[in-house]
Order: sequence, then structure tokens, then C-alpha cells
Amino acid sequence: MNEPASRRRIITAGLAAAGASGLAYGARLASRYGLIPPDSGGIWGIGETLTYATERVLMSGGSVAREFDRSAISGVTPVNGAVPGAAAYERLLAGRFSDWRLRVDGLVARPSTFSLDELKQLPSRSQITHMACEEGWSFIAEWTGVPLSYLLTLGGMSPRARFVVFFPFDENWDSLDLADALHPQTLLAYGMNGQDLPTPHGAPLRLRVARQLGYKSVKYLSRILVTDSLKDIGSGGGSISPDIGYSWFAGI
Ligand SMILES: Nc1nc2c(c(=O)[nH]1)N[C@H]1C(S)=C(S)[C@@H](COP(=O)(O)O)O[C@H]1N2
Ligand SMILES: [Mo]
Repeated sequence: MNEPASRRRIITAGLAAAGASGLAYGARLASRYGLIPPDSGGIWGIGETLTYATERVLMSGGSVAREFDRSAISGVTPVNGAVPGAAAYERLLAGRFSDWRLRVDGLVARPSTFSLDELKQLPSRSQITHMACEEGWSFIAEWTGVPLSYLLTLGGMSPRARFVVFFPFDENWDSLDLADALHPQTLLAYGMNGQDLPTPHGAPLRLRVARQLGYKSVKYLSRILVTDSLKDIGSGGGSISPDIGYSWFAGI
């Protein structure tokens, strides 16, 4: 009992030493290649930088999340969070979102707003993917919507753009780097399992990011901002997550 325990200690100590120099090297590389996530200064520090940088280097070929057959769609679709209580949201919901507009602004040549009907007329994509919540539950559903890359191109995204920020009607704002924002599976979804997006799942429009945990898929969207820096938004960590103990990058 003692012996393996002490061996384990030695191995762990060795790994920690190797890990420390690896971390320093990794952090230098990450900084050289622009692989520092916006919350690297927070409690996640260097470990968070390495997770992000490793995924970005490993996945630079453009990996895609698995898509499933219709037969895999889950019968039960849990919900995270309450429907926003903001008066503005309640009013739009009562009017079945006919007055709702998505605002797209920031580093785009043509800042604009889109009604739900206008979004529905743009090219759409449907995909059946797995939504995994950090709380441990998950489900498979079909999502239909406009590829975010299409909308960004339509707006004339500036070459200075580095992040896309998503503001909902509640406090759960978030952002993506361009690798995820322009990824072909990143959708602005207005449909779920062949119907309009149900209210608790984020009506009228939500983000679907297939390669990250569920919390990155911001529901109840109101505004999309294209920016070159996240440091002046909220507490500067790129989303509400670092403020509440989760990391900005949630790749799976
Ligand atoms: N605006 C907003 N978006 C949100 C949330 C939220 O509370 N508010 N919860 C997130 C979390 S933690 C998860 S796991 C997914 C779950 O999506 P669902 O509620 O449609 O199942 O939505 C994410 N998007
Ligand atoms: Mo979640």
C-alpha cells in the first residue's frame, strides 16, 4: 500500500516538474501565435491558455462536431435557466416577436438589424448535434438557422475583427473567436426539431456552437457585436462565465 503510494508521489512530482517547464514553453508559444483566451488573466490562468491553445493548434484543420441521424433525436430536451424576466423581452414574447430585431454592429461595414422573417429568408442549414451542459445532462436535437458566417459576411466583417459577442435578454452574454464564429456548424438557430424555437430553448433566436459546451450556445439573442477586443466588455473575460467560475473556452 505504502510502496505504490510513494511511487505515485515520485511520478507525480516528476510530471509536475516536466509540466511546469512545458507550461512555460506552451504559454510562450501560445502568446507568439495569438492563442491567449480573453480570460487568461483570471483564475484559470495558464491552464486555461493551454487548453485553448492546444485545441486551436490540434484543430486548425477545421474539425467538425458529429452530426446524427433523425432517429437519434432525444425525446426529452432539458432546459437551462429561466425565460428572461426583462420587460422588453416579455413585450416581444407577447407580440410573438413581430417587433423583435437582431442588431449586428461593431466592426462591420454595414451595421444592420434583422427581423425574424428576414433571417428566415437567408440561406439556412439544419444539423442534428449533441448539446452537453456542464451540469451533466445532454440531449440530441435538430437545429435550423442561418450560419453565423453568412451573416458576418453579409455585414462586411472588418479584417480587424477578432471576436464576436452575443448579447441576450438576460445576463448570460458570451463571445466566440473567429475560428468558432466562422465555423460551418455555428448557427443562429430559429428552429428546433422542425418547429419554431420553443421559448425556453431561446426564442426567437439562439446561438448554436456545436464544438463547445452548452453554455456557449447563447439563447434569447438581442445583439451581435463584432470587435477586436473583449477587455472593455463586462469584466473583460469574454463572457459572464469567468465571473461565475467557468472558463470562456469550453471546447469538447
Ligand atoms: N441567454 C441564455 N443562454 C443560455 C443559458 C441561459 O441561462 N441564458 N443557459 C446556457 C446553458 S448552461 C446551456 S447548457 C444551454 C442549454 O440549452 P437549452 O436550455 O436549450 O437546453 O443554454 C445556454 N444558453
Ligand atoms: Mo449548461
